[in-house]
Amino acid sequence: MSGTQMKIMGILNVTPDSFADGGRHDTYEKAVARGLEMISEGVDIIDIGGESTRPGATRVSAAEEQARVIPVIEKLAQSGVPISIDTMRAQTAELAITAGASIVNDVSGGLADDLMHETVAEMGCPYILMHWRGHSKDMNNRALYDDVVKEVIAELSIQIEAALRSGIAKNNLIIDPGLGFAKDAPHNWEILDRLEEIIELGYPVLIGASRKRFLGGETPDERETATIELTKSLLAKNIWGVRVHSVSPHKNLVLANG
Ligand code: PMM
Repeated sequence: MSGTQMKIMGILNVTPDSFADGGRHDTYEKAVARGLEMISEGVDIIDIGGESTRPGATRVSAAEEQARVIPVIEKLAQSGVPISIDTMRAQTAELAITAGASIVNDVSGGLADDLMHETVAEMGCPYILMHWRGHSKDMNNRALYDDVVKEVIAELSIQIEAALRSGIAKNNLIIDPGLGFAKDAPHNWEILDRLEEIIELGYPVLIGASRKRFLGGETPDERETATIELTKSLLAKNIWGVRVHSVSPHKNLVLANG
């Protein structure tokens, strides 16, 4: 991907707690409004998710996840801006692509749903394959590594092989080390320090660090500043994209970088 500009993937979490409000319609309206705002700020991809994957989060049903995201995808797809569906479920991925999304972002890399890889292969769309060791509820207990970078690469490689065996095209794969997923702060920093080793796998690399706890800082504002600093440092590396909450500051960095 060298020579291409780093992509800004804007996070649109369609979860009631993301938009403190009273009901689903209100959540829909606010999510669409936020999506349109991101488009006006120059977002490259809108990443729409209906299930929180924060540490400790419990799962929502497939029906609830789909009721949250599908109407928002249908609406925002009309803009023509590429949409990714952030889901671990093959069925939600399929419905989202039918509704107008064009990329599947699976934080489990295919481990949460046995049908995911073959479903993505059939749809023939790009697939973001993230490093994952288990569901959010207890993933922090799995943050045990001798050499985090080597182990993330080994585990990612197993899922890459599985994805390719299922028929996902090599040039449709994007990989993500999964910062904050079964990783403590020192693990995340070690991965960021040694990103070259992950880039050497030969796939476009997506980084999702936005406002995550390991960045430090007491307030969301402090974490936002740290997020922007990190994006600045990533511009010098050969990163395909960053998954971020705020679009403008990141897009401006990319544009200023030429
Ligand atoms: N992080 C979250 C959700 N989805 N997807 C990818 N590919 N990479 C990530 O790092 C990632 C993700 C959790 O972050 P949020 O709660 O701020 O959305």
